[in-house]
Amino acid sequence: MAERLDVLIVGAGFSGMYMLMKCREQGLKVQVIEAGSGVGGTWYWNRYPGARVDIQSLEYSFGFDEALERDWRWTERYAPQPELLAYANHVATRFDLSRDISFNTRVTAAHWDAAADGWTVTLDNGETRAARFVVMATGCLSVPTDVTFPGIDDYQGDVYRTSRWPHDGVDFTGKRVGIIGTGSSAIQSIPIIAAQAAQLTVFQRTPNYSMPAHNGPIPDADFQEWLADPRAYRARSRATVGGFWNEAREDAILIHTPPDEIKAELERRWAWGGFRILGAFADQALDPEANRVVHDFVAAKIRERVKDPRVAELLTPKDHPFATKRPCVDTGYYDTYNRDNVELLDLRADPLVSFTATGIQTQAASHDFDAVVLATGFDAMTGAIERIDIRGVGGETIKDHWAAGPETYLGLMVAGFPNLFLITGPGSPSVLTNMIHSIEQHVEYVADIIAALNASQAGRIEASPEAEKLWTDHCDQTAAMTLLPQANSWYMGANVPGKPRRFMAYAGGLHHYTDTCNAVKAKGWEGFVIARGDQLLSESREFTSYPPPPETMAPHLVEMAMGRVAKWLEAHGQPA
Ligand code: FAD
Ligand code: N01
Repeated sequence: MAERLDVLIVGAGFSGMYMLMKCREQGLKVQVIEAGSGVGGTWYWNRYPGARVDIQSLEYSFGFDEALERDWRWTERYAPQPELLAYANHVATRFDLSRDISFNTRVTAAHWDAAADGWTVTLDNGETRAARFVVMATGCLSVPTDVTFPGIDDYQGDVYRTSRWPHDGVDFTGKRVGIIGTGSSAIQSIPIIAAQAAQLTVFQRTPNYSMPAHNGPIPDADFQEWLADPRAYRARSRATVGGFWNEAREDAILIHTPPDEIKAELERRWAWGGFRILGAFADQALDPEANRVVHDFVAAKIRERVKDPRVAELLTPKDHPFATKRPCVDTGYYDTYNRDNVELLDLRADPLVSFTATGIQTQAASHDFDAVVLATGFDAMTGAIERIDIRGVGGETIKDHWAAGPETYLGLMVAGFPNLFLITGPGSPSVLTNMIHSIEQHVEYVADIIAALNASQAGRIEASPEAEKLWTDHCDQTAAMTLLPQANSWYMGANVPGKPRRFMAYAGGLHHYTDTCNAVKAKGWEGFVIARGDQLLSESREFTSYPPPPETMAPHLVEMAMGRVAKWLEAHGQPA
């Protein structure tokens, strides 16, 4: 076996790349293992037409190095995938990262070796590596779901998955194309494919809410504001719920606002575009009545854009409140349905039966295609971690530990799995935020933990089961306060048959979460057990660093949120 590493990092997306840099700063012996042939993770794999960010690029980019920020110029408000991949490659070259990355290599197993206070990691090329720490930078949305369809192997046309798109691109000119799915990936690719193909048929099971990006060059005023003080710009984003600036009005209550003012505010935000609408009113994510008003506003926008009222109706979400799935940000999505070469099929009314040699058979008709695109989503948050055979203390697997849904301490560590860190793991704000800011916060925190352990010559750190339980309950209850668990979303694990239902991200906001992590550290790593061999160095089994109660929240919202928590406690067999 090769020389023991201090840190083995799995994944070379933005998380793994930054983790590598932070480890090097401490002079650690570190190696990254990456399944793909290059860096960039999400932006390496998802090369489908129209792929781009839903957070503005001035915010969705690394903020740890002002020289890097100033040297890179984004061309659009929402950068497209090729530019994001070029950015990842630029970072890798600038910081000479690739010499410590093994590409085209997959981690298949990681077993805790108690005698060595470290991990034995197995790779798909048959090699093993010993490492004191393992960092799972494996991505929240990196493993496509195993969705398949009867007869798909008999289909003689081409099948493409958005998340595994050919590197040379695909030319649909003159082709009849079908696309399954209407999540973010489909909503971004549909307008581009429709403009190229002879005919596009969209198979929709559930409509989603989508807001216009109004993409284009970065408005000069925004760029000048950023240029004046990038540090202040970043600090402003990081101090928000979602890690991006959306002018959130924490004291604006929709149901206390006159209708004309509501409309004016929503119109202003719709015209601005993207996620700005999420910050309009404090009650829209909590109160069904307020949420309904925003839903009605978006439904009217869909009717305005889509000429055929039947199609507009089909495109209007009905089964989940607004923004309880990650909302989509589009360029020309609804207008695409006004094209003569685009057809929307409703799989609820006419279910998909099977693929055939020439296309897709639904209950009512058969549809012939030259190519079919699967935009069917990801086994989110836990998928990449559970696909590795991770065995902790006593040989327990992480999959077994998470049999009832993922349980972590701060989304960072799992009890019984010492020295194993998760970047943006379940139980952290992760996918509810601008992920780059969540990644930076996690990577810097993990680097701090490793530095503290080394300074005290400790061998290992582990989340205590007690703290893990307290944090997981806190996550569940925080989600229960909101409308978020009401959607059958991938946040809930609802898109993967048999996956346990649990709201997997921390809904308390990136700002409160960061403060909580800092308080845990200030209390000498509250909730963690630190040891060297048989020697216990420090032990905390508590978690007392809860975020502050939302004092600015209107009384009726507190009542509503607390009512939902009481119900949650009742359902989980605990006294309210
Ligand atoms: P990833 O980028 O997913 O990288 C993980 C890497 O780990 C991958 O390269 C994978 O190959 C590797 N890996 C996994 N398992 C193994 C293994 N066993 N062995 C070896 N290697 C392994 N977030 C936002 O905040 N804003 C956005 O606009 C946005 N847009 C998105 C668009 C798409 C199409 C998708 C899918 C996600 C988007 N996200 C967005 C979320 C996005 O995943 C994060 O922003 C971010 O890129 C995640 O970086 P990461 O390094 O943590 O994970
Ligand atoms: O995946 P999804 P995605 N038969 O799960 C349908 C990020 N992202 O790749 O809802 C028929 O959202 C499924 O239908 P239903 C972002 O966080 C960001 O689009 O299960 N249909 C749904 O319509 C996003 O949320 C961007 O009824 C089937 C679709 O497939 C996340 O990644 C861009 C089916 C899957 O939608 C995931 O987005 C892309 C079946 N058997 C991704 N199985 C940005 O804009 C599934 N579906 C930045």
